[in-house]
Amino acid sequence: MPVASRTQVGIVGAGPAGLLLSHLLALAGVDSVVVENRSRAYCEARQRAGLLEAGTVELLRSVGLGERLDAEGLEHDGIYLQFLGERHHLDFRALTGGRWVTVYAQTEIVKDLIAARLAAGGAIEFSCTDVAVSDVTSDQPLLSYVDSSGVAHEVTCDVIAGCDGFHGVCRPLIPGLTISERNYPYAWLGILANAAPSTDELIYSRHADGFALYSMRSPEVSRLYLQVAPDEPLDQWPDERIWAELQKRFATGGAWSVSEGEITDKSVTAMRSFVAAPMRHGRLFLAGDAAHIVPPTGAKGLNLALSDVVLLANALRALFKDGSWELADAYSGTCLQRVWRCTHFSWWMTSMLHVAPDADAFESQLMLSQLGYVTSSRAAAQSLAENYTGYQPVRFEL
Ligand code: RFL
Ligand code: PHB
Repeated sequence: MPVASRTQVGIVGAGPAGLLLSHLLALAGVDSVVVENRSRAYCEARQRAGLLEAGTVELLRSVGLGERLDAEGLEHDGIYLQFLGERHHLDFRALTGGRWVTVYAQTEIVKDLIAARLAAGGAIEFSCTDVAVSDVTSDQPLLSYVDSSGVAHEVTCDVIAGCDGFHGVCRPLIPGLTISERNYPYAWLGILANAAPSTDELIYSRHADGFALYSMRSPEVSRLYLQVAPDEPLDQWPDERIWAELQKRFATGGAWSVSEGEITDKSVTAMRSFVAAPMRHGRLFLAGDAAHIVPPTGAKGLNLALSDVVLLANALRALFKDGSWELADAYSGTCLQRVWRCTHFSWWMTSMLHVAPDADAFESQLMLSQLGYVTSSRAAAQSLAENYTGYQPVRFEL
């Protein structure tokens, strides 16, 4: 017989979305259980996002998660856009009246969230198998799983939050989903290197041979990406080839170069836009990558996932504290407006900066013209800056 228990919110997935939701619900006095199929060590080490919008930083600070973020996060006032071998600076603070972005890795946010939940006595079950959700159109949906020691559990919930990422089990439970999708004809080869970044801010570079991004994790660690073919075999990319390609795609003709060092992580990520609607069915609510994916060029995925979670936490608080379904009923529509804004921005940045394998000279000239426009028109730069630093940030109602 499975061990039976109950909670208010059953959360599937201990990524940034599921963990933050559990944290915000606890602040609102709402119980939850988080069920994750990977180990804690795996969740804390998965290399992904690095860039937080100003609103995300303000949110994390406002809910007691700012200590290490403020000590170790790197605040950036802008970015560089490079094309035709010339580097141009966009000053976000000046363009947006004070907005910025902060480099603080998703791995660190996940570590901070897990530590905060465990310190507060929160329930997170790692390394589960057979995770399943049922009865989402009843008043008491069920979350079932087998824990890391092989014991089966059935948790009766009031609501289930599907925060289980793109390959999770929750999205397929929504009947009649409308899927909007675009697969891009390129991927990113990402590396992490023990090398002090030779740039103070991120560089997005369009080069005739493809896009490259110079990011970082700390004053000692660089994070760099190269546009490659979607099915690119990693074994074709020995370290020397990666560095040579990076040097070429970031070269400006001067003495400046990318500083090199030991490569500690190497992976290839597909580029995809994906939006599933609606994000709710009965008492099942999707949040984050479970419902939508953006290509990483706009640095939006994590920020978008956390915005969903704030809206969901506000809605569930109203439901459990005041018995009001109003915000819960509006949840999917409210999220999808932001999702589509970010989907457009991410698609636009991606198309402008990458060289599509089938692009002709006409298309390349259009993209170069667009880059020329955003680096010479204040209005165009302002639009990019407003989207990049976070358009209409959401607030958690404490
Ligand atoms: P996650 O992080 O995928 O977490 C989902 C969790 O659910 C678990 N899970 C299950 N658990 C139980 N049962 C099941 N059946 C389960 N199936 C899955 C998974 O193990 C996992 O722990 O989704 P979440 O929480 O929605 O967070 C989304 C973000 O991870 C994602 O959007 C960002 O990483 C995207 N992204 C970036 N976003 C930014 O905002 N800024 C960036 O600079 C940025 N850079 C990036 C990125 C993503 C990248 N990759 C690798 C896709 C750079 C890259 C290269
Ligand atoms: C990262 O640091 O991993 C990063 C930064 C900006 C992006 C994508 C990824 O647009």
